[in-house]
Amino acid sequence: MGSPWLILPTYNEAENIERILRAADAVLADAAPESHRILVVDDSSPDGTGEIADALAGELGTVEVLHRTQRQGLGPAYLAGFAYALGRDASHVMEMDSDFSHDPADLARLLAAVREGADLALGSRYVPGGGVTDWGLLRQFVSRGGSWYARVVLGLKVRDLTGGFKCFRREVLEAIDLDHVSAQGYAFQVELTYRAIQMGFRVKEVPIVFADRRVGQSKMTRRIVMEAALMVPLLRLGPRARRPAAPAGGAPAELQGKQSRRV
Ligand SMILES: Nc1nc2c(ncn2[C@@H]2O[C@H](COP(=O)(O)OP(=O)(O)OP(=O)(O)O)[C@@H](O)[C@H]2O)c(=O)[nH]1
Ligand SMILES: [Mg+2]
Repeated sequence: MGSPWLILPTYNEAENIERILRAADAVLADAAPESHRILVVDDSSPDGTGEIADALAGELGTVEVLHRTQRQGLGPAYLAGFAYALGRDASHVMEMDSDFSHDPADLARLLAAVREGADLALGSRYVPGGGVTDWGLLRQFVSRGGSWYARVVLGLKVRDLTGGFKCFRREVLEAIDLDHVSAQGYAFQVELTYRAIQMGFRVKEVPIVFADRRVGQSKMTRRIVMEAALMVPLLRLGPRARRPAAPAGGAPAELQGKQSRRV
């Protein structure tokens, strides 16, 4: 059976961590009444986020904290979290930002999409019903432009490739060669989705509304944007990954809303 695991990466989220943990815990208790786990992956935040998370772990019983000694970026934090969850009883592994840009209530919809047949559900701003609030024109342009660029270069149909609100079926992460996922920022999100589609897993976009963080500081840097710009063509040029065996239940297809197609 196994449990859904939510991985929450944090760096200086002291103002958000308690509220986000309580909110996510309540949603998952409802969506997965049998059991769920939440793993905070903190890179020794100087603002004490890790200690606050430890206190919550003691109180809630569903929360664990992985303390890493160095700040290494979002990608490595997620990879450490995936390894931790896969080494335990994860049936599903979810990603979410810890700054309330992603609404914890949507965790239930992502999990439902996978339970209903997708292998990977993506919280998507750029499908009907999805959107972004509070963003200035420049930020919208960078985000939409980034997804468009990755979509064209990689030849995918997915509308929102750079988002970090996802639910993977365990088997997807087991099949992807995580040791060779090297990207750190947005490119990390693009890379995981690309590899899943390459391997024939079914990807479904679930509309979400993304809100700008209210408190705490953004960690987006020019370097992260540049990394994505360079990594995307490299992914395209890289070796084509293949899945060892076909999934149960027929040919794999990439689901795009109601449409589906063979990839
Ligand atoms: N463990 C860890 N978490 C990180 C690191 N960088 C960012 N995060 C977390 O990853 C999530 C997304 O980072 P944000 O700072 O919100 O970056 P962003 O969403 O690209 O930028 P904004 O839209 O401006 O918020 C947040 O929960 C961060 O705390 C890191 O190096 N290590
Ligand atoms: Mg954010």
